[in-house]
Amino acid sequence: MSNNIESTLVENRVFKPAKDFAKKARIGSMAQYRKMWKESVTKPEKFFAREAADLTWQKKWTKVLEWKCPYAKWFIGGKLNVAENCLDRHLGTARANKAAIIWQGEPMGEKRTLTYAQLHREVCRFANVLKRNGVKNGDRVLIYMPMVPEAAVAMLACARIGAMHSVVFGGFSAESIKDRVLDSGAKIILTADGGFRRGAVVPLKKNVDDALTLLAGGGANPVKRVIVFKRTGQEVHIEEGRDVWWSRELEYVDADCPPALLDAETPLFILYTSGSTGKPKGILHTTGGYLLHAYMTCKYVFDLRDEDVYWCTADVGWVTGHTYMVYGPLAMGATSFMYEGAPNWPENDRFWQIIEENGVTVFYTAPTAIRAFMKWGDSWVKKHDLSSLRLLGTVGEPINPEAWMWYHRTIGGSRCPIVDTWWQTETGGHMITPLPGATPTKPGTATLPFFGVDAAVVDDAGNELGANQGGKLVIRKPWPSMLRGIWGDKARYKATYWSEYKGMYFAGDGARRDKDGNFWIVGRIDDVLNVAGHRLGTAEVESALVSHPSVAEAAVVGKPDELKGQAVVCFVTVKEGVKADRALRDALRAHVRKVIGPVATPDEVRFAGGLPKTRSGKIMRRLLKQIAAGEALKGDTTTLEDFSVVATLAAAED
Ligand code: 7RM
Repeated sequence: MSNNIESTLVENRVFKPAKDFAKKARIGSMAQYRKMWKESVTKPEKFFAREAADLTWQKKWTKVLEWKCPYAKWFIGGKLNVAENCLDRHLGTARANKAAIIWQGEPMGEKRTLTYAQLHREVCRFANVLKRNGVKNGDRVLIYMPMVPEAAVAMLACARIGAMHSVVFGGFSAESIKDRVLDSGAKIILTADGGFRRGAVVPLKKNVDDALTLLAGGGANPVKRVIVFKRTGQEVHIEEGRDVWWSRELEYVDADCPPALLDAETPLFILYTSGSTGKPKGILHTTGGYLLHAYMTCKYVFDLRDEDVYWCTADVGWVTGHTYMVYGPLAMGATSFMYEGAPNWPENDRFWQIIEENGVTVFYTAPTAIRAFMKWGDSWVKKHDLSSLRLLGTVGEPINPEAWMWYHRTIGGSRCPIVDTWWQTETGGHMITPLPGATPTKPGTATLPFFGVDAAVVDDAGNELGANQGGKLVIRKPWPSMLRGIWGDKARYKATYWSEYKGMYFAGDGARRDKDGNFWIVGRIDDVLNVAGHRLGTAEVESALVSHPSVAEAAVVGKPDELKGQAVVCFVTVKEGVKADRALRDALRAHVRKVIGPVATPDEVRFAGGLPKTRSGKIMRRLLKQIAAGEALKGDTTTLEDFSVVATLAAAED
């Protein structure tokens, strides 16, 4: 991020929680935070047993934690149902007729509200649709939906009957759907004809059709049924015997569907995320611990209240949409706002217009969005009354101090605390974050660990580092919502997260702690890119590139980008006789979009005579990063096999 003097000054400013905010907050002082945090890591069983009493259990656990590193089990013997916790338990209270989800479509004027009673009914009915279509406890259900309430209905319906969902982001391609079907073994897909995005229609059903054609071509297609929600009304192909309409299916069922009695360690969902090698990993989360952490972080970090209108702008296809649009807020009985489309449709002030119109009080978004808003200018914000806001949040990548300050002043009116929340798909929920009524914040730091989180910055040998020394971020104890594994790949789970250091979870991020103990997250230190808050593996993009017939070799690196955080830069060598020209460059961009999806579109494709390799044949990514960023080459190049390729690389331009 920026290293100029201004940002250094900004970084050192401390923002203490306002007195009136602290007075009302659940955690209102650092002393209270410290006391609770200490108990949470020294006596986790006692601490989490007390917190878990807030949830509805069908049967109480007999043991809070069993830890056989790297395998954790929480609330052993306990039985509960996530959908029951998110819905049924609010029905006997004043929340029954309160808005659970307020939704707005991208086309202006489209609005729906589902009360808790209505959402409960929809979930029960759709759970019966799933049962009717043969879905059973333990089955995998692939969800490829636009941002409509039915996406949440589908997830909760799976949870209600003990099926696992695997939500695939609408910005992923047919090939990505195919890979996820094969890996998860999903036998049913829930989708829609399309969704609206920036005034255009995203052809969701068409992508599903293409994925199923690819699967049939490969000879292994576990998908027996596709249920299609009508969102846009566009014409779609309906395959007789396989595809059915969502609304039609609902005609056959009633709303009677008792929540399944599920063990606390029952798998809840699989969510695919990129790693540094190979294909995306199916991160597995389970019922009790995940729900507790989702609930607790909404309670203590967002400090959600019955009066709040809470808006998380993440797509339901990412973990943030799972934990902080659906499970956490609904478990709290809060009102969760959901918006279908782009922030700049029809104009750049759509978000501010939504906040004003709906009286949004708590707003959670990503630094990449904040930087875009900054660029569009303050006048879009000034057109609207944002005085309803009381708390702001950010997630997805490190936030640069300038963006933090702009968010604080221009959106938060210098009145709202900001919670900069560091966490991952694997962690299930917030790990390092301020508590808004207690933690003094500084622009750019995610501050301190949440309850139960024993985070540290260590050197390569695993020793904890002192103040302001850069190292690797690790977690030294199990926490309730930690991933329970990688679907179908036990060895990879251990190798990826628990092999760098003995007995510690390795997050893949670099960080340092300042003298007050605040964590400053630097970003990924492995080959994972963070493009506009979306996680992408360089290996994924590389394998997409080399699957093109003209490409011999490819190496992909990130380059600093003012708006997106990182841009995708591809170095490509072509096969004998292939002309490396503009047409091929465009073809490769389109190819990556087709293989992975629009989220992975390369920003630059640079043709090179060769890639810099060590004598053992490893691509020297460090050099490529420097070249991509236009920096002078520094560091050791003595292991480089052939220095002359560096000259061809530096000359290669997009
Ligand atoms: C929630 C989510 C995880 C990676 C993580 C970091 C980066 C996320 C922050 C952050 C600095 C933050 N899940 N990251 N939040 N870096 N400050 N507040 O983003 O699995 O998609 O990505 O995102 O590098 O490892 S994720």
